[in-house]
Amino acid sequence: MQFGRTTLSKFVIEQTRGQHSEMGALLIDVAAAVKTISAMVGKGALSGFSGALESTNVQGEVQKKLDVLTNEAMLRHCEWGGQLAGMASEEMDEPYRIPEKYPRGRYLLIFDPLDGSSNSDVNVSVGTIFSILQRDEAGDAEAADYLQPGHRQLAAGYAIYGPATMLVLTVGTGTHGFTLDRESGNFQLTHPDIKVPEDTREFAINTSNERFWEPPVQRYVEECKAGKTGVRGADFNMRWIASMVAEVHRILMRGGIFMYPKDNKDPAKPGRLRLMYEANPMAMLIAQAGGAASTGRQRIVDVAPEALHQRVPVILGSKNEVERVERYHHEYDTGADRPFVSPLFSDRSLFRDPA
Ligand code: AFP
Repeated sequence: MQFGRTTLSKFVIEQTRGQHSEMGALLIDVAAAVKTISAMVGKGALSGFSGALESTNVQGEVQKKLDVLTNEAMLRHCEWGGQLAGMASEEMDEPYRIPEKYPRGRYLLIFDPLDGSSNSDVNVSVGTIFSILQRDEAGDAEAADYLQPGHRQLAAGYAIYGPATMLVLTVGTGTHGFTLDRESGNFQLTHPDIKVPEDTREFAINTSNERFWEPPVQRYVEECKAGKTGVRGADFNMRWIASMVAEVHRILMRGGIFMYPKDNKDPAKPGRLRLMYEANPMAMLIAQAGGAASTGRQRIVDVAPEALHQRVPVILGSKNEVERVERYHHEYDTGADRPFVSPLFSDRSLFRDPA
């Protein structure tokens, strides 16, 4: 037992005192949900919760039992306190209405209850991602209330269920990491004011999609792979866990760049990741830690959402690398990255065959 450490409850009460004290109470409920989920996920195959269901979610993805149970855990822990106008989740087609028996508040809680759930059967880290927005006044949220750009988030965070369970949180005053002490049941502040290094030599992307990427992303990855022999003049490492929470956590701890860019695999989908409950909260956490998060063409948090479950390209992490990828997009869009062709040898060349 470690006395004197700051617990998550103490931290959020202090940080949200005054105008957003009700949000502080909500965050404590989110932490309670996360502890329940941590216990569920931590049992592994012993829980009897592994495996898929017959159902699919709104994305058309097969739901796992754990997707549904963790969604329930978030709803039950957070619906009662009177802080919420409504909740929305990856696992529900429509926003969740707060039951009549509970009071309504003005906050909106949007979450992915178990991101990376296809990894849970192979005992790889998974996580819960959440974002908090607000509407003008207390009452039942309308669908349109949720469609706010990420720069209006009041708080964002994720829990990572790995060898240790951690909760990483921002309420707009930096990004802070708390580790679950399984003996006391408290989240303790272990990583105050996390900073993402501005430079990195580590990139994360699913290269099996390479042929579907746009040229600026192909260019960036090609240059990283060329290492010392290429224009970057340095060797890079590649990582891919296929669990966004684990990738973002690594980047917060030691830097790096994570990309799930736009591709043309399925023209109906401008990316794989979801704006409201994956990209926006991660973008806020990364920005509060001094990193950057972009679609390649604009800040993620400036994307105006049109639908709750919309997808978005994601490029986030160490600032200088994200800015480089943005520059490559700009050069591609403006034609500035085309190889230089001397006018002496082009169509209008002096040496052109006049015939
Ligand atoms: P699941 O929650 O279905 O496992 O998806 C995880 C995820 O949304 C994100 O956490 C990963 O970065 C990404 O998908 C992995 O995608 P690939 O399967 O294309 O590698």
